[in-house]
Formats: sequence, structure tokens, C-alpha cells
Amino acid sequence: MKIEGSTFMQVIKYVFQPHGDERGQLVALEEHKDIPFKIKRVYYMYDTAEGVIRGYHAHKSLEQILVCIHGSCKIRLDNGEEKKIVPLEKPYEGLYVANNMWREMYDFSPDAVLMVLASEIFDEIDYIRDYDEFLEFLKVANYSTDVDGVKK
Ligand code: T46
Repeated sequence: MKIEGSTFMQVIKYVFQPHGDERGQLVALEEHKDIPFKIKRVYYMYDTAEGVIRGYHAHKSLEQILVCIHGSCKIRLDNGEEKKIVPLEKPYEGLYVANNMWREMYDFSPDAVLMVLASEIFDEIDYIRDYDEFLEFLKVANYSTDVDGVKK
């Protein structure tokens, strides 16, 4: 596994090890080895209608790895200060999406299957679905970080 990072806003892409032979490819993902958290849930989306944008929310504590295991799509990440667009088009690449990160998924190819490995079970309470509320949430989170004097 190799981790590709970018300098400013943290965009962390995992490049998983495919086990290829004459029969084809196989990728295995193990928690705390290939995936940096305990995997409590796996879900995936497919048959996404043309032009649809999914997401439009952040999570208070959920961490996830997004893998487009078939086809392609794009992920827009927004930390409240900066936005980044990350194309996902390889079944051996995973995008780490931390908590406190607004996400939108779009530009799905008709054959796209986007699989998500999640650190927590489904809990609607963890969602922030309003953008202004997200910005407020970040202010409070940054304030408590500053008084601690520790950057988390
Ligand atoms: C995220 C992005 C990347 C469940 O019942 N259980 C689940 O585990 C999930 C993920 C969803 N649902 C239900 C809730 C809704 O009625 O499935 C429906 C669609 O969920 P949602 O509109 O939240 O889907 P997306 O594609 O906007 O967002 C999903 C995840 O919810 C979210 O955590 O980060 O994918």
C-alpha cells in the first residue's frame, strides 16, 4: 500500500496492492493494515442516474475510504476553507475522507460502482447536511483545538 498526499488541504489517496496473475486481479483490504480504522460498515452505490450529485454533507466523526471499484466518478472535498476535486477511476485506489469534511460525489459513469468502507455504523445524528451548520461546526471544533493548544 502506498499513500499519495498533497501539500495543502489533506487529500490522502491509498494505492492498494493488486494481486494479479494470469486469471486477473484481486485486491484485499484489511482493517488497520490497508485501511486505517476498524471497518464497521461497507456500502456501495451503483446505477447512479446521469447528472446526479450525491453527498452534500459532512460527518462529525465518521471516517471513510471511497473506492470506485468499477467505472469512474469524482469527489469534491471541502474543508470549509479549500475545495479539491479528486477523480476516482481505478479499482485499486482509495480516497480517505476524514470527519469534518464536506463531500459531494458526481460525474458518475453509467457503470460506476462506488464502494465505501466506514469506521462507524450508520447514524443519522453524525451527519451535517446544512452547509452553514457545517461552517459553524468547524468554528467550534477549531476553537476547542486552539484552547487546547493542540492541532488535531
Ligand atoms: C457519505 C457518502 C460518501 C442507510 O440506510 N445506511 C447506510 O449505511 C447509508 C450510507 C445510507 N442509508 C440510507 C439513508 C438514505 O435513506 O440510504 C439512503 C441514501 O443515503 P444518502 O442520501 O446519505 O447517500 P449519499 O450518497 O448522499 O451519501 C453516502 C453516505 O450516506 C455518506 O455517509 O459520506 O455516501
